Amino acid sequence: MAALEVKVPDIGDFKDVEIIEVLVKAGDHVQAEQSLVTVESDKASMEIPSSAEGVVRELRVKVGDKVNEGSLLLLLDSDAPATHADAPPVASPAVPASAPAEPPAAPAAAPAAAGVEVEVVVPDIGDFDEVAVIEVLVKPGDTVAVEQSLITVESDKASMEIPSSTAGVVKALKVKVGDKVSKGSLIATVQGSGGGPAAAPAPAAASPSPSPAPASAPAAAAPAAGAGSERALPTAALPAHEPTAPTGTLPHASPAIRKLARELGVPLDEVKGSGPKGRITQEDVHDFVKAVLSGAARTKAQAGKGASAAPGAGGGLAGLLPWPQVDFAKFGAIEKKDLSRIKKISGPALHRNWVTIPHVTNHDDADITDLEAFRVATNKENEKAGVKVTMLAFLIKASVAALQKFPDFNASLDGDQLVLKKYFHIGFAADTPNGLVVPVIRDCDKKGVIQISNEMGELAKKARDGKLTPTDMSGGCFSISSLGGIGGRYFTPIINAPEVAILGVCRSTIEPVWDGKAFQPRLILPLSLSWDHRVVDGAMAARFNVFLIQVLGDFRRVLL
Ligand code: CAO
Repeated sequence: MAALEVKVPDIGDFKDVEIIEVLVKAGDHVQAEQSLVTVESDKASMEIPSSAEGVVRELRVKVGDKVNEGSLLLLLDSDAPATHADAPPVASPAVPASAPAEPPAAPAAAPAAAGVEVEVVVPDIGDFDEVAVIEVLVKPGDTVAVEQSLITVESDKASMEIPSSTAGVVKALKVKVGDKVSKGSLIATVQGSGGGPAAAPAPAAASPSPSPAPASAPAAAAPAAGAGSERALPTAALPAHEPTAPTGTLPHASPAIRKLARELGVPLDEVKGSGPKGRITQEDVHDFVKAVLSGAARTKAQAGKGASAAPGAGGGLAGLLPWPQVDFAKFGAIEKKDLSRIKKISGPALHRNWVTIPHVTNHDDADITDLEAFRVATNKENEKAGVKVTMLAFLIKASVAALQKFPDFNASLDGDQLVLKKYFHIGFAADTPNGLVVPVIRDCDKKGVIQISNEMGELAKKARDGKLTPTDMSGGCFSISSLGGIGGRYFTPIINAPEVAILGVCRSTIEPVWDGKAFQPRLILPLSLSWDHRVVDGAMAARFNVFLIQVLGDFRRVLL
C-alpha cells in the first residue's frame, strides 16, 4: 500500500511555526480530521488535522521542529487514492475549519491622542468567525500598549490572542468570557495615553469616536481599532513593538491544555509552565490541581479572600485558614529538600483520604502469646528451607477471616451503593527509603501463611528497590500497616481509599494479664483499626476487632 504524505495544509499566514505537541505516534490509527500536531506562534496555537484516515507509518516531525504550509508531517498507510498523497493539503478536507490568519499582527496603529477614546475591535482574523472569548486579559483602568493582547479567542482547533490596536488606558470592556466575536466586534474602549514614542498629534485617520463613546457605538464607527485596511496611520507613529507577554500573565498553552484547564476550573495564568519557553503542559495543569487539593498551593482567588474570610479561604479546602507563610530563615539556618517522587504522589492521596473519609480508630489489644510460640516453632521447623514468617503474615490471614465474617469491611463505596468484593487482596504498607508504598498480595484467602510470607518478602524487596509496578499496588480490599518491627503502641492509620478500613499494628510486649487468680505474663499486640463511618458503625467495628482478637488468640478459628 502506498504511503500517503500528510502535509501541513493552508494555515493562513502562520510561517515557521513551532510544533509544540505531537499527538500521534507510529502505529496509531487516525481518522480524517483528527489532530496530529499542535503548532504555536507567540500569539496563537492551532491543531493540524489529518487529511485522511489510516495508520501512521512514520512520523516526519518532532516537537520543536518549525513547519510551514506544505511541510511533511507523516506518512500514512491509507486506503485513500494515491493521488491524495500529492494533493495540496489546502485542497484536503483537513484544512482546519478555522485556519486563522496569522494571529492579528500589530495593527498599524499608534497611541491615541491623550484623552481621546478609541474603540478597539476584532481585526481581520482569517476564517475565524463567531469564535468564543475564552480569556479577557485586561480590565478597566489597565494601561495597554499597542500589540498587547486584550482577549483570547478559541475555536475547537485553535486559539489566538487579539491585541490592542492602540496604546492607552482601558476605559470599558465590551466583551466577557463566553461571548462570541467575529471580525469587527467591539472589544474595548481605550483612552489614548498620548505618550510613548509617538508624541505626534493624534492621527486624523484614527477617527476616534466621540468622547465619551456611547456604549452602543457600532463597530464600524471605530476604524482606529479595526483591520489594518481601515486605518491609515503613519508608520512613524508606531510605538515600540512589545511582542512578549506584556502583562506577564498571558498563559502560554495549546488549545487542548486551555480546554483542559477550563474543564478543571484551573486559572491557567497561575500555572507555571515547564515546557519550552515556559509553555504550560498537561502535567503542569495536573500538578497544579494536585497542589491546590493537597493544600500545598492556593489559587489567587483563595488567597485573595484572606485569613479572616475563613470559608473557602484556605489550603484548598472550604472553611480552613490559609497555610501559614513563615520565613523560617529568620529564626535560624535552614535547608530545602525536594519531596521524593513517591511522597509527591502519595501525599495528595493521603490528604484526600484523611479529609474526605470520616475516620474513626478503635484501639485494642490481642493476646498473641500462643500464636508467637507457634510462629517461632514454625520458623524453627522450616529454618533449613530458609523460611521466615513474621507476625504480619499471620495478621493478613487473620484479617481475611474477619473480612469474611464482616463483608462490609471488604467493600468500597460507589455513590449510594456498596461494592462488596468476593476476593481478598490485602495491601501492606512498606517503608522504603523514598517513602511509603502499599503493595498488594492477591487471593490471601487461598494462600497459606508461608506463601503469604514469601510473597510479602518479594514485594517488600521490590518496593525497597523501587521496582513495584502499578499492578503490584492495585486491587487491594483492605490494608495493614505494621510498625511492629520498629516500635510504638497505637496510631491512627489513614484508610487507603477506596477501601473502607485499615489495620494498624505496633510492637508486641510482655504484659501482666489478670487471669482471675494471678497476673500472667502474656504477649500483647496493640491493634488500631481505622474505619470509614459512612460504611461501618462503631458496633460493627468493635465486633470486627473482637473477632480478630479471638482469631489471633486461637488461630484454629481461621478454619471455622
Ligand atoms: N511485634 C514485635 N516484633 C515484631 C512485630 C510485632 N508486631 N512485627 C514484626 N516484628 C519483628 C519481626 O519478627 C522481626 O524480628 P527479627 O528481626 O528478630 O526476626 C523484626 O520485627 C523486623 O520485622 P520486619 O519489619 O522486617 O517484617 P514485617 O513482616 O513485620 O514487616 C514490612 C515487613 C515490609 C511491612 C516492614 O518492613 C515495613 O516496611 N514496615 C513499616 C510499615 C510502615 O511504614 N507503616 C506506616 C504506614 S503510615 O505511615
